[in-house]
Amino acid sequence: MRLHSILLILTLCLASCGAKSRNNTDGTGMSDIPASESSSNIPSFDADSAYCYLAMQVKAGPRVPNTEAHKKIGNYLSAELKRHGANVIEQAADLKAFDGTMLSARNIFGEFNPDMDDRLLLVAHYDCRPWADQDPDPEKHRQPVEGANDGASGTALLLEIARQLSLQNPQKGIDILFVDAEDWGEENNDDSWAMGARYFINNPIKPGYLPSRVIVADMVGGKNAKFPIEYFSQQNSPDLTAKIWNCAVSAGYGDYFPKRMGGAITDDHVEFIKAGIPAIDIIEYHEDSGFDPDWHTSHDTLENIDKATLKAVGSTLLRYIYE
Ligand code: AHN
Ligand code: ZN
Repeated sequence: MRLHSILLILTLCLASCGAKSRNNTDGTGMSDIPASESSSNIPSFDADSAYCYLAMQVKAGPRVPNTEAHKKIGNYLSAELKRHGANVIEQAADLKAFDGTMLSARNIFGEFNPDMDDRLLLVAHYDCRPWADQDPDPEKHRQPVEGANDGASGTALLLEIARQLSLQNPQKGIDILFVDAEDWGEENNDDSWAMGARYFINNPIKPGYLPSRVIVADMVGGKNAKFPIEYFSQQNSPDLTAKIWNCAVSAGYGDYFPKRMGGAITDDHVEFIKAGIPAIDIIEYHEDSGFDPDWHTSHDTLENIDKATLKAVGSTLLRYIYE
């Protein structure tokens, strides 16, 4: 083999994330895994794998609806969920944004243990905001964000959870939704955000689909992140909120999840709450400054990601799933 082809193969290997996964080809979502493997052992969240999933999204370019990077990453998410044994259903929709732009949107849904009635739905948006309009430099306001934290982090975290589900079946009904068109919104217009989630609620992915509870992960990879309790989560879903914040403590990450009130945030979870489904948002928030300081700026980049934050949130969710 010539040197350049060896190098190419090496590069391709390095470029692929989450290398190990239990293959499942029957489309039933892990039903081939013996029950004895479903112990009470809680798997360890692999933050390096999650970081790899995060970096590959960022390297594709901003995943703004109607762009090649958006389409390419959508295809990747779908393929990766399938590789981890999920039964995948895609939902394409043309959605009209507040500014009149038609967004060619796609929600990507994967179910694990689809025969089980009780469904926990994990949600992250994978689209990027087309404008860095919070940047201190007005010149940057018309360029898209890279979305390392805002978009890629929650998506990467759920991909790593999907990989863990393939390695050890929790024997629970779990769905993962990569939701589109969250971030093409405008200030003081609540209905302009979370368009993909609203479409998902109004157009059941399968007849009668109704999750019993929903957890949204948004901006879960920032440096110095804190996740105080989001207001709508606490008001509408106090039991689920208490469980998750307690799981953070028992997983050893109570410092990241202070048990005090954070902001009241219009995000994907609110669409589920409006439909009467208990839903919470795990989202970075600071009492003094609000969101992550890099939020909707040109600084939402890989350099401002901290694997330790991914580890804290991922371990908390794995504890909730496997406990
Ligand atoms: C509002 O700014 C009203 N909601 C923010 C939700 C969001 C945007 N999450 C990520 N990007
Ligand atoms: Zn955003």
